[in-house]
Amino acid sequence: MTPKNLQTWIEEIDQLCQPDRIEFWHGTQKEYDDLIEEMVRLKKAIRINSDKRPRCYLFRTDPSDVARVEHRTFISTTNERNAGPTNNWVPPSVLKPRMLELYRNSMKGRIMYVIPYSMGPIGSEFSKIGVQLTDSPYVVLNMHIMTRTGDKVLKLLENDAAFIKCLHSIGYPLEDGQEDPVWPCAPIEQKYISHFPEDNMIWSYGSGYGGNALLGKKCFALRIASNLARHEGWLAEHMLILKLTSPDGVVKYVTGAFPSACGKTNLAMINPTLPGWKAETVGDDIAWLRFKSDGRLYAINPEAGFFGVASGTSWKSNPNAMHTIASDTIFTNVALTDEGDVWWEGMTEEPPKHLIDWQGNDWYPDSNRKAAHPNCRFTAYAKNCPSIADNWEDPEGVPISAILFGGRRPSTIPLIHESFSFEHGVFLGSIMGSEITAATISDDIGKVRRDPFAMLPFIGYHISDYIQHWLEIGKTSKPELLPRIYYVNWFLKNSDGKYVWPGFGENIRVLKWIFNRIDGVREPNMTAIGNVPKPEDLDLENLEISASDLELLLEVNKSAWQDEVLSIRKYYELYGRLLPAELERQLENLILRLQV
Ligand code: OXD
Ligand code: MN
Repeated sequence: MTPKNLQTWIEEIDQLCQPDRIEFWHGTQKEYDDLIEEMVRLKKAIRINSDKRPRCYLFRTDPSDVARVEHRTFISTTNERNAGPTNNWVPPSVLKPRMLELYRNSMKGRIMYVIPYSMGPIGSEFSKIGVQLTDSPYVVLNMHIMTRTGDKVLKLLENDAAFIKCLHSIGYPLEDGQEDPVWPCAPIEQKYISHFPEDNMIWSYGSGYGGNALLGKKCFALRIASNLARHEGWLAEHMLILKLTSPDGVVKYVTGAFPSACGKTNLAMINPTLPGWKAETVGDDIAWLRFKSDGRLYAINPEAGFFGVASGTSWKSNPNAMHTIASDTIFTNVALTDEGDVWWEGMTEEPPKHLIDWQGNDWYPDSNRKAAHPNCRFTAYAKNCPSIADNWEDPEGVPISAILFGGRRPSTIPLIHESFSFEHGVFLGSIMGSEITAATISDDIGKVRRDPFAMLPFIGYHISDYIQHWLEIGKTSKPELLPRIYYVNWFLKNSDGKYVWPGFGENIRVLKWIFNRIDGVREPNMTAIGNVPKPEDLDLENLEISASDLELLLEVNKSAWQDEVLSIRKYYELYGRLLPAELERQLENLILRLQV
């Protein structure tokens, strides 16, 4: 039985969007298999050679629909103040009528699917329910992997329980007899990814891709959830969750927030190089965190799958991801080999002699363009990851001992430093970011793009309120029970322009130091910016690293930090009068410490 509140909403959207028919998604494997086969029959998906990769499929999108569209993403609150300076804002009174016009008849000629889904393990007190209405079969298939869907979720909505209303249309109605393109979507100026936190509602129009369309992910689990978390006293964060076991069997959990292109998925699936250490994956992208009655902060991964960037993923960089995508995976915008398998830049050292590129054209190594789109993706079940922790779906969550922040900084930030306090840790979260490189077309090469908490595009409200919320949350438990906060930087370069830290599986050496710090086993070097390891406390056994590189890794260069302070000051202007006083205090203290 469909709950009444859901039924009423479905009828309203049916009237508005005029789909040919409505189908409920029950969440079975058979539905998934039938729908994906239908996509193959309609030539909207390509079956990957099943001798190479069983039950895997390739989708190719329209070249205009390949990534999240941040400039078309809106936080629609009555007052502009509540969206803050980091979000695009249009008031609901303007945005709703504009979008209703677009939605009118937008599903003509299509099926509207009703997908009840849970973010978080079904029945966990952490979990939240959404229902997505969509006219995109690709979205249905991806939501089936990325979230827990179907009847078991619908059951939780009995008695008209509340849910997040997620409306999605690709914005490409079909007239009778009109041919359907392989990847229908609306032009960019008609794409809208809109969030209405006052109504707990998401309206997405015009795009079928990733975070624009799989509404459980960034839209719900970060932007809307960050609003819920603020009011309900928890945290919705863009963080991986990692389970670490030391050689003597002690288990600790850490979360980590990193801007894109900093190896977050690689760290979530790390293969430690130090003997006896074990690392297991709990989550690769999003963590929902809340304090429990024992005063500790617990995390769940609200997702059930990985929507990972395929580019750069290889047996060398991330063998666990390669195993995960060996079967039962949807690939988007990757290249196709002559054997009918997938390929992307970075998967092998040498590219194949011939490929079909992500747009369906012949490609040769001298073609002078990428064979796969740089943002090509795999959608795979978390349960298929060999490093997944056996308790990754624990409805109680896992207790977090440390939070890592990071960024891509060729200079200034040492390999690892520990905050002096939770508040100092929040300051570190606020200033994290990556240096702008030649990979981005920009006049700002060499400057730092700040991405606080790796949440810049995902905080669903005013950034000052978000920082203040972090500070308040820290006051709800005893300081000794709070997770320790660390800032890591795997990307330091020496004067030859070479990376000095090997990264990947070797990052366990840094995690080991953190492990020991939490247990109070090692005294650090106290510096102006935070606690840094003494060189002898970093386990460098069997690692070739020169004395000068080691010095660079652990160095706090005061003059570079004087410049950093100026850059932070400039960045804080964004907050205007609403800069949280604690951030100002932390910056002042840093300035004073640098003078000593
Ligand atoms: C993602 C992102 O897709 O952060 O996870 O963009
Ligand atoms: Mn992400």
